[in-house]
Amino acid sequence: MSERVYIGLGSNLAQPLRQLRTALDSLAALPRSQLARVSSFYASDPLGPADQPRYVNAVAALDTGLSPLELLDALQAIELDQGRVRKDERWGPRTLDLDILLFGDRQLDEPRLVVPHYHMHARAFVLYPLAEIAPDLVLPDGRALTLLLQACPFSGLERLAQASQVTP
Ligand code: A4P
Ligand code: MG
Repeated sequence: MSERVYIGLGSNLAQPLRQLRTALDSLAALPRSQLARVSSFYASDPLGPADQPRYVNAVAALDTGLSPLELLDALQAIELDQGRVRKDERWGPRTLDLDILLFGDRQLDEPRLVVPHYHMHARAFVLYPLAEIAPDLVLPDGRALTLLLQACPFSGLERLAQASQVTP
């Protein structure tokens, strides 16, 4: 069985646009999975320490037969592959961050995986790209994405003209 998963992509080091494109290629190549949609790329002001470059963010929709933990392992392998070094500083700069935002209608609270992603509800750099590829989305708790958007101003965000994908 295949489930629709939404993945948040973020980078603010080492050519972020290229990092995101490479990551999208890797997502498209995952086993038992199909990359269904990709949002535009957005430049965004950093959340967390301010002395770091702006981020580039995007959201991708993936239809996958992988289990949530199989997918998390695969995403972390892609992060490592692209030179991600985990540091102690919270919300510090990174070459690539791949977050599982939503996994079908599941609500997961496991040591390694919390879904929906715990901060997605209030982050413009997640909600606006997500709305671009899934405008009618309703979260597992019944809240409509449109409702979350009303409470989340489009600030510190800039939609980039660069094409976000080759072909999904
Ligand atoms: N983990 C639990 N749930 C999930 C999930 N749904 N998806 C665990 C992915 N991972 C999940 O993640 C730490 C652990 O979270 C993982 O080992 C996994 O088992 P991490 O990627 O190593 O750490 P992190 O990303 O530095 O921490 P955190 O708190 O997840 O940071 P966020 O929330 O991802 O924020 N500003 C802008 N403008 N754009 C950004 O993209 N990103 C961050 C990072 C800060 N500021 C930003 C942005
Ligand atoms: Mg993360």
